[in-house]
Amino acid sequence: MKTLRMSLVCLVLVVEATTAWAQIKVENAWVRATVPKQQATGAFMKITSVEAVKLMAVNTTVAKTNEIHEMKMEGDVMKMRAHPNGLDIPANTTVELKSGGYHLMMMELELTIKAGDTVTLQLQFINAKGNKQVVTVNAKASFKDPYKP
Ligand SMILES: [Cu+2]
Repeated sequence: MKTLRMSLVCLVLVVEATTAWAQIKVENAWVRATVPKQQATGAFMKITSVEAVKLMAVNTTVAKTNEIHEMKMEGDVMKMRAHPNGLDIPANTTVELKSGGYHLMMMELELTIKAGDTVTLQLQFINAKGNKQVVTVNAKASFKDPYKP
């Protein structure tokens, strides 16, 4: 009986260790495919979290520099700039990263991203308590949004 109780305790610990603190869902992730010598491209997706979190950073194996960007009209000029303080994902609200708005910018590309390739993105989130979580996303490479009919 004692052995059984011990193994139950172990099971609970294992489950806790592998369960992330926030349920973060990333859908419709895609990366704009590139032509040879192109230096930069963007990644787009929909992010939903049960708990309010911030997207702090992104890492990829295809680019040396990866940033969270924001596109905004300034006067009548569309400008793009880094958003270094993180992107707020409010609880249970889907935030869409799309062209013309927020996006992940991959710069200093190490290779050509061909349509049909899969690009792995590691998204780093943080919650209000300072807990960090990395979500790995496999994004489809395409010249246009593959989720739009
Ligand atoms: Cu950008």
